[in-house]
Amino acid sequence: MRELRTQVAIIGAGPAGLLLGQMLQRDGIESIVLERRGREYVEKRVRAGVIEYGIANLLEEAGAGERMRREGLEHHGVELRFNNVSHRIALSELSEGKTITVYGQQEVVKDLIDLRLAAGAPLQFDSEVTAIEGLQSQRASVVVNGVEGEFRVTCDFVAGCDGSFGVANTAIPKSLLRRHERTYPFSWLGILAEAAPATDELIYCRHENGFALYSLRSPTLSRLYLGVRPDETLEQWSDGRIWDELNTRLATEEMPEISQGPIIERSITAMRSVVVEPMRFGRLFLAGDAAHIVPPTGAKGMNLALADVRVLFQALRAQLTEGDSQLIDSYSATCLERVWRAEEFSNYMTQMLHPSYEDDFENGVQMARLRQAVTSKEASTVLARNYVDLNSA
Ligand code: RFL
Ligand code: PHB
Repeated sequence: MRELRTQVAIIGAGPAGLLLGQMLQRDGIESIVLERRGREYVEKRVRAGVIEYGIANLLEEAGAGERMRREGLEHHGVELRFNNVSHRIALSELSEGKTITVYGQQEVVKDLIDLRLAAGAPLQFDSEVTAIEGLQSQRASVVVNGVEGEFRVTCDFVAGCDGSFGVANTAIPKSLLRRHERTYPFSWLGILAEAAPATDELIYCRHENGFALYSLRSPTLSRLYLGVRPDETLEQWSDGRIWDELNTRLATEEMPEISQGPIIERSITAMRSVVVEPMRFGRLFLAGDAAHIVPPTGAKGMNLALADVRVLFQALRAQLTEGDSQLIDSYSATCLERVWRAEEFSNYMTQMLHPSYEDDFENGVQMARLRQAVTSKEASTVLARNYVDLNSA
């Protein structure tokens, strides 16, 4: 079998794997990024849109923020909408001037791919990692099924940045791995539409029919979501039904209609919370969705993934350049503390905004939480700070 040698084998060319590759490359540490899908697929995958304050700075410091700063939309607030009335959470005022940047995940991914290819650093698409070996020996290796057949990469460390359906976390012995999981009784139907957004800021909406979110990508592209039952399919949702339901849920006196346009992308995503521990086993480190999933209501998934990478990069650098193992040894514990904070916030946002179709006690509690979030300065400050910059260093 063909064999390559590198310092860090990175599984997955999502935001986590690509940012790690970028940071290592800038510091002269060798790595290879292995991605099972094709380039076009990864660059077109529509997902997250909100980048936290500190994470936008991290991308910039890593040399990957130029287009994000130019084309991303800087927002100073979000709206919470319920009973068809909107309440603004003044994110910046409540967080010493911090802002969020609305910039699509696939744009972050495109920027990082361009940088890696321009630097001539190894990045192989259509290359699936099928086995991870030697994690407790002198040298680890991964077996890859690539376009030209199978090959092996031997390395000092493996970064498992392979998302929620990857292989990395299955390389941790079952006796050591703990998995904490919660599934929610709803999914999100997301659309991307060629329509000028009828809002300047994101709107998180609770309506008795279900959740709705009004987001955007540019002055001409709207990104909208509807909370739907978990067994619903795209076939059940015609364009007309989607727009009618968005209008019903999002309507206020000031904004009775939202702007419509051709729907160019649509998908349904199940909502779940997952944490696996530990995030390290021998020479393997997990980062991003490979280690944890949050429901998207808090806009935390990509931010958490990139924040893991900040910690992992520093730990690998200390080990590989100075032989200092302190940071790799504390990697899992350091990350998990922040991961659980993000899990808590995502769970709080999710449960406050998705009405129950069965449990009216739950609905009463949700309304009380929402009223508190918009009337109590303390509650809105906590919400704003968590929303804008939970993953700060
Ligand atoms: P990714 O992006 O899933 O990338 C993992 C990559 O690994 C590849 N892979 C393999 N490659 C080689 N060999 C194997 N054996 C492999 N197995 C897998 C996969 O093909 C893939 O390319 O994980 P990463 O890098 O950890 O990034 C995580 C984020 O993608 C995710 O957390 C966010 O998209 C979540 N999320 C949001 N996060 C935010 O911070 N803000 C948001 O506003 C936000 N909105 C969202 C979201 C996720 C959503 N969906 C669709 C789940 C909205 C939605 C609707
Ligand atoms: C998005 O713009 O896709 C988006 C925004 C906020 C979220 C989730 C997704 O909480």
